[in-house]
Amino acid sequence: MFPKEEYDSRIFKLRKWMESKKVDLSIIRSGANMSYLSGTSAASALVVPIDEDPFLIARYAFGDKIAEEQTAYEVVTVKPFYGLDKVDDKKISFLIKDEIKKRGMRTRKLAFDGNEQEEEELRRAFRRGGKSLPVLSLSREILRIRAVKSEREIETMRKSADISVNAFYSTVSEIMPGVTEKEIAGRIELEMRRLGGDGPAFPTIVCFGENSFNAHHVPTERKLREGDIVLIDFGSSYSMYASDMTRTFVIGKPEKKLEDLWNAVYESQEKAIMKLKAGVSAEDPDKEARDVLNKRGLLDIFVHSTGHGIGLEVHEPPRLLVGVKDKIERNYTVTVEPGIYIKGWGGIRIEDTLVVRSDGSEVLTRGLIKEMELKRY
Ligand SMILES: [Mn+2]
Repeated sequence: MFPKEEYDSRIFKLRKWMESKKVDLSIIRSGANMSYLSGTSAASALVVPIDEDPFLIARYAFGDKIAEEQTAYEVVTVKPFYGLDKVDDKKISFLIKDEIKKRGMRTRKLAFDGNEQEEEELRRAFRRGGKSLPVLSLSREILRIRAVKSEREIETMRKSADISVNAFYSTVSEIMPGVTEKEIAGRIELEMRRLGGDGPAFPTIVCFGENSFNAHHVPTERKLREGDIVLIDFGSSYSMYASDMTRTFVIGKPEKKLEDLWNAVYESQEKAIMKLKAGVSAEDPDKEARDVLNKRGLLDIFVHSTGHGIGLEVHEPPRLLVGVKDKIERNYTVTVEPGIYIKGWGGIRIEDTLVVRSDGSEVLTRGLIKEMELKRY
């Protein structure tokens, strides 16, 4: 959790958009966006009026206490009435409306962030004499604001990456012939928590040998053998912020084929990272990565984008992919992760999380060894 001024500055950015759209009131229900604007995702909704203090609505015993601990804003606790012969379990949208009405706030035009069902419910709650209110969608706008990270956020993401890197080093001595994918995945996740993280930001991917072909492999009982490729894609969550990194190496001496392919992916990542700086388009690093692989005849086995935004969620806009014209701005945090995949043989992916600066980028997943052969540390 950050000091209140951090959230106030985020709310300020939201309000500038509200002003430009003549929106009286924003209602945020999706977890990551609520958390971004208020510090907590434990409430049911965050209400941001254009000219009054924001407040949260949380359910009694289902998040109200957690929300109070996590946010600097007011938390209104609501409680369905549980009587002997009747339970009055009002939908949250109606409770939001009641609270807004009680405060006498203007609601000529609303903005909303949440899922379709929640939006439908909200429209019903605010219907007046058969007429529904104009409701603008807020989700894209908040994601746009979220893309540019503050220095506090970057520091938190650096810590998240450090925890992951250290979890890797605490596990590396276990990566020995005979160990299973599940054992290594479990150990890394345990270490993340032991080192102060909240746990993995996404289920840890550990692949041995030909399993590395599957970009979203789920760890199995497959035992590690001499000569196997090992691909580990992992990242912890720390203070709600994710990190994401992948390393691929071999146990024993790499064969010539692996050496050539590994070097190609390595160079592809290097070139893409060199392209990354404020002002470029989201497709530029991707084009660079593709160009390297194309020159080696490997373009058709690079079957995903070069990277993605990351922050409160593992996958945030923008995608680094040819055709995506979004401008990359200073303090965007993104992954760069080219990979190639050969069915029946395996895959190689190398990934880091970086922060974009005016003149280049800075690696957040610092200190994580990037070598073809596993050495023990
Ligand atoms: Mn990734």
